Amino acid sequence: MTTTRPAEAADPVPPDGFRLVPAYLGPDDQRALLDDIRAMVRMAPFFRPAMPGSGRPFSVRMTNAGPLGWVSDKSGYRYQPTHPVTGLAWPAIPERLLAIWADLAVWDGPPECCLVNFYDGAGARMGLHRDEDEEEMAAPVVSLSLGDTAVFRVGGQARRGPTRSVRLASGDAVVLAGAARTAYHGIDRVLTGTSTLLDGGGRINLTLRRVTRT
Ligand code: MD3
Ligand code: FE
Repeated sequence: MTTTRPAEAADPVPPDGFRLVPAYLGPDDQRALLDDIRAMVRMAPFFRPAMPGSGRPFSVRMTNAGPLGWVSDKSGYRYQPTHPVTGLAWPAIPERLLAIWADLAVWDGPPECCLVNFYDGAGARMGLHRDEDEEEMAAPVVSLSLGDTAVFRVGGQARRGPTRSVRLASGDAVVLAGAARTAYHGIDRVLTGTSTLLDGGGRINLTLRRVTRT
């Protein structure tokens, strides 16, 4: 005879390797990081990606720092060394973020990409997806949230499997390692008016990633 165990015991949600660090950054560090991001955005302005195929615009605007930046347009998703609008190289990843990666990511070597997502208001969201455009899928991803609280959704390895909702507030960090690295996830919505960090409100999420296998 066979015994069964609950699905969540075999395939927990959030998956193993999901680590939320509430209030990882205090108010002063959040403001300092925001200044770094403003300097980045002066060199690499936010652009609006489009869905591969349809060309439907994202509700989220993006920019990047580091040797490789993530972009999406009608031709597909990819990492590239230059900004899709200006044609210039992405700015360097700020030292403060390299230090955060060294603190949180168990990985030998620096991140190659800092993707910056800007959720401009209540209408901005990110559908359920997995991050799989990186060659190096064994490296963790580190995420930092600034500004308004997001309603984040995390599932497992199956698109239609169980999910849980997790709130990400300004200053929170998330480390995605192991099974969590390939989990489905998305942003259901942003709760406007929950932070005064950004002038005009909204939310910024940073993800630090390894891209190439070295
Ligand atoms: C779980 N960003 O940029 S960050 C993304 O808040 C992305 O902007 C969301 O999903 C945001 O791809 C979520 C938290 C996060 C980042 C990467 C993950 C969760 C993840 C990779 C695998 C699993
Ligand atoms: Fe993602």
